[in-house]
Amino acid sequence: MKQSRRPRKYDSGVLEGDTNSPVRANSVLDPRSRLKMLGREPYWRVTMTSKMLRSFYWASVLFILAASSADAAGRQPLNLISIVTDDQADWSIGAYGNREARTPNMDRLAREGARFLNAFTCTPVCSPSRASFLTGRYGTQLGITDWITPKEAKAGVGLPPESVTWPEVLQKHGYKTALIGKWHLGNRREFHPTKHGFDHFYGFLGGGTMPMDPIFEVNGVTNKVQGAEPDLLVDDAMRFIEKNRERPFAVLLHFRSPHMPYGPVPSEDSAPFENLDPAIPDFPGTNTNQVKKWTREYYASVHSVDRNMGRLLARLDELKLASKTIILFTSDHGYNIGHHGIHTKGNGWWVAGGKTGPKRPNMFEESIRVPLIIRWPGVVKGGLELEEMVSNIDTFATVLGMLEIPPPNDWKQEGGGFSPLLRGKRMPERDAIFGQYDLHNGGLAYMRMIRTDQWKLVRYHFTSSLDELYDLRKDPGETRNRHENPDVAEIRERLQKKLTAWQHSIDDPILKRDER
Ligand SMILES: [Ca+2]
Repeated sequence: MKQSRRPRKYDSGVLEGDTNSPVRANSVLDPRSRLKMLGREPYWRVTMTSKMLRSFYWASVLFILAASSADAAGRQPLNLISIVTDDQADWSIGAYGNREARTPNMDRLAREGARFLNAFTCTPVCSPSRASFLTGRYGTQLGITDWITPKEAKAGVGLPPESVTWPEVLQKHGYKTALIGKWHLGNRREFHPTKHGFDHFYGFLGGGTMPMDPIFEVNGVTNKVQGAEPDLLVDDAMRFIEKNRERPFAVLLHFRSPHMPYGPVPSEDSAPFENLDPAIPDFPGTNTNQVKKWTREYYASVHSVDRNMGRLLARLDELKLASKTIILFTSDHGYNIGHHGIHTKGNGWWVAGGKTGPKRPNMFEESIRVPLIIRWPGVVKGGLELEEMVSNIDTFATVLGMLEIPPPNDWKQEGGGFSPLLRGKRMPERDAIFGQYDLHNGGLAYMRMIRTDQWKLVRYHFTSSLDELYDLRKDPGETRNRHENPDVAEIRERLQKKLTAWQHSIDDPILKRDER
């Protein structure tokens, strides 16, 4: 079986990048106009940080909570479960076109919910992606621009205590909140999940742990725990949910899998792939045996997550909570196993052409695309497919929009809430999404990206010869860099102008350092 580099044809029969796609580039708008256009629902740019205002806001919230835990119509607030996998590409999921992986439960969520066909991360590595997911602000605005190394964590890099996460907002609106699994936003006590809006934490603070017998923090004590990581995390999630079933809860179940090392996993997860000869990307000089081995192991790790998602979904059904709980499933960024000749993500390294080791910093589609499936009982019609471009920077506004919780007015966030799309409403078209990544661990690259439905421009600061421009319609595999092509000079300039304008809008510190 020949597998395309990335599943492109979806059930709707619409080819992504197809000129008939309803998603259109409307690139004449400057970013501020675009952001305003997205402002139908929680969107705010208030910069006031007065303590008085903050106190008044939370006092009002507490007053409302004291009055009633249900809304005016007597409805109980919906629960929320956020399931975030680590390093999981959309191409690894059946619902996104993979016929070799086994993901019946992720596929079930897609059948029962909405599947986004064009969902992206704003940074293709762990920590900044997670910071943006939780706060609606970009990594450069939070001081987190690459994955946080143990050395950096020790030196004090972490999610600033004054930043506001959406779980913190939910907590203040009466939700019982839990982070179960990966944090990777600082190890020091001031950055601990319990200082960022979580009542409960079970998992690990750093970038990872072993898939079997992991080292977890449990009730504030860090120790080795016996068992498989995804099973242990779901066990704890089920305990938390059962304990808090009578009240609104928000569980962020953030798996370590399928991050490397891919194994070991329980034999029931590896067995289906032991004899698989997986389709792999066709890239010249690929170390085929190695890439196939990784692919088998990756699918096994994905299966270990999927199987446990099945356990969780079954428990929600048993507890009759499925109809009262929104489930959001995504990953922190995408992934390459041989795609473009590289392995891993935005800081991937060459695995082809006799080269192994040197990094290939990138914003390739495989690195920035994420799966995004949202099951919203009573609102989203099962099997819905949405083609609009969305970003994980939108999560903050979207979660509050779905739960009808007003945004705090003392936190400036950058995302656009897309919950109206899920409610079946039309929204103004978004003409572009933006990305950034300052790779400084194990290499150096300072990338900024603008992506429309047709074009992707990647600007490398502090160097003049690495910039990239791809025509995603004619060249979806991103094999022909057209940056220096005079035929598209006008397009390049227009995109560059918009990219720079966006950088100014978020006060990108790199502009002060690179005046090129
Ligand atoms: Ca990751």
